[in-house]
Amino acid sequence: MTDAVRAALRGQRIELPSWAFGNSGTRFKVFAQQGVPRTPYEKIEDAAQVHRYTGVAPTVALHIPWDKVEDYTHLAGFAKEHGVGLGTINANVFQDNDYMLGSVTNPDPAVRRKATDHLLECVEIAAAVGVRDVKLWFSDGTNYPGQDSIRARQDRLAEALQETYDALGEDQRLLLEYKLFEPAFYTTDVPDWGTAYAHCLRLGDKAQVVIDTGHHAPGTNIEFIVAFLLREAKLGAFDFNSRFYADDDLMVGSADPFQLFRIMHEIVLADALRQEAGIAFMLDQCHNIEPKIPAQIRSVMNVQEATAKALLVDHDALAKAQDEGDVLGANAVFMDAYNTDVRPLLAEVRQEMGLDPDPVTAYRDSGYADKIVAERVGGQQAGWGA
Ligand code: PSV
Ligand code: MN
Ligand code: MN
Repeated sequence: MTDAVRAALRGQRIELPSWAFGNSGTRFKVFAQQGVPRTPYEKIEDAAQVHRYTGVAPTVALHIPWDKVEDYTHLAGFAKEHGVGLGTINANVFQDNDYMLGSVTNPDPAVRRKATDHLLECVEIAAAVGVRDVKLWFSDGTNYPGQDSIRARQDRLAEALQETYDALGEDQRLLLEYKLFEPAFYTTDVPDWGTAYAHCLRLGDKAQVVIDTGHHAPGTNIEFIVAFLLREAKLGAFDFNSRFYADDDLMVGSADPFQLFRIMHEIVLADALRQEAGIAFMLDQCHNIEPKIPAQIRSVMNVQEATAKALLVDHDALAKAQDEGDVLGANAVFMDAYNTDVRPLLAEVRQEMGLDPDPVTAYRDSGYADKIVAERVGGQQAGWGA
């Protein structure tokens, strides 16, 4: 049992977002930090530090055009030299004046063309560097009743998704992310998992849903969505983060570690932790007031802790209690696992992997933070204000 748990923890993979290393903030203020990356290359250097001390975060997701470079193959080579690889390519059709009334659902066909061309560019970039996943999130929606046809916008969305899907290579995937609201406040064109699921179902096997844990109405039972999509083989990825209110993008596992445990329990039950199961576990966070590299390290550790607890659930005892209708017994088995202190186990697993058992302290003692403050002047904003 413990050997299997340790092996699963050693084999776990968590993808880092390049944008977590840049300056970020709210719409009220971006607090610039010292030593932040000035280029996509420097974001990769920082991400490599997170992998160096955790050993389970070997890929970096890119956001285009925030991470636009002349030569993506060169960037991929640079990443490799730093012990990491490029991950999911995220499209960005939410930061251009032309997209005020929407990107792929805009009433103007010329704007829709421009947006879809960007999605196709992302598929091309992914193909050029051998990346499997292209992740799409649309800020599209309306603010006022009557502003546009809800139904026509679904048609336009379907058309753009189809064109993008048709451009995918054999081994590529289109990952569709939903979000309840913001920046649109009346309707959002992909507001929930049901909408994302229905579009992905029509598109085919290479289209799957992304669950961003910050994108639901308060109180939504996210593990239900996880269980449902897993059962339908339509769960492609997570964007992990924590929230107290809306899309707060705080460190995963900081607001509600129990929810994260419940989510990871569904993953373990479905045997979907294995990389071959094809679920991409990504972070989508910004660190507005805390230092970014240690925050990413902490986030990876939080996911590991929730995973370790989920792996410790006694499935035989749980199934027995469930079969017998033993409500309290089943809940007790579940809570026993959640209440286990898995930090010593994870420290051992790290040692088995040749790592320092305490990644946060090891990073702090490395002197890297001082080095980047001294070397980098004029770090860039991650790309957006929220
Ligand atoms: C939108 O809120 C989102 O979650 C999407 O994943 C974007 O790509 C990302 O945030 C940008 O931070
Ligand atoms: Mn997201
Ligand atoms: Mn978000």
